[in-house]
Amino acid sequence: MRTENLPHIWCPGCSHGSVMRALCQAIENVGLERRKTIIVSGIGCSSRAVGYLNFDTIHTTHGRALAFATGIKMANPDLHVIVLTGDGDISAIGGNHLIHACRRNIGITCIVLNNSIYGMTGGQYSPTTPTGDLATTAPYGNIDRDFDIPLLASSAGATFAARTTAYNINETIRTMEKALNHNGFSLIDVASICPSYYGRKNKKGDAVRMLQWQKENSVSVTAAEKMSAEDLKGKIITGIFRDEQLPEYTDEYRKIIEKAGGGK
Ligand SMILES: Cc1ncc(C[n+]2csc(CCOP(=O)(O)OP(=O)(O)O)c2C)c(N)n1
Ligand code: SF4
Repeated sequence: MRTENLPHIWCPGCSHGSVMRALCQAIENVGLERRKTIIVSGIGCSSRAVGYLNFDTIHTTHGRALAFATGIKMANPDLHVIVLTGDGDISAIGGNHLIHACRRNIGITCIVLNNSIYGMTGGQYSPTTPTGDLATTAPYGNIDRDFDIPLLASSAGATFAARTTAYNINETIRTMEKALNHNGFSLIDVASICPSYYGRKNKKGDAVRMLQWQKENSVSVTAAEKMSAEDLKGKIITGIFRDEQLPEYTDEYRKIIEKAGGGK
């Protein structure tokens, strides 16, 4: 931690800090070398996490974390490149970068702190705000249909796609460890809470109540397979949706460099 940058900016009860802490634990458990690990973020409350982490970090521009991360990984494939981002950052303004990073299967681990709202700018709806929910820009209810980010990522080509919750931090750490060990594009959508905007607008109660709700409404992928679409409405499906080994982009690019004469 860069303790000199504390206190952090997050509201009381925001789950971004717990997820950031889970990432630190997973990095330590996997044994990633600090000098070889770089953490990249876009813009948002979630993206502010990189400022508190004592690694080589880059706080980039809104929606562009994956573009910067791709450049870093291409320039030095031996680095562990991690992206920390929010649902707005990655699936609205950054949506195009997301699908192409997935399609390339580039070796980046992307952690989405998905609180279903634009927290930093005052609670506008995002592509993951559930249909019908309230936001400052949807005072009568959101009519957009929401993205399922792990499903979107795996359909676009990500070879590791999972969802966990801020409530179940042990599962989040275990899943992060798997994602960090994966050779290819790995994405974890962490269902997070924003008590200040999403929670208050939608009368979800305080942070404790919001985490309790996550506990009571999480269903594992295996249990979900036996449930009807009706029963799954409003539930958070957690677990690993895809874990497959396919050629990683910078490995393939290295072969192209060799074919082309390898800088001789
Ligand atoms: C190009 C550009 N457009 C818009 C903004 C304003 N902006 C800053 S953060 C943000 C949304 C962040 O939402 P999310 O990624 O979900 O993160 P959260 O704050 O909820 O953690 C927006 C729209 C910006 N900084 N730059
Ligand atoms: S506005 Fe929401 S996302 Fe931002 S720090 Fe506060 S609780 Fe967290």
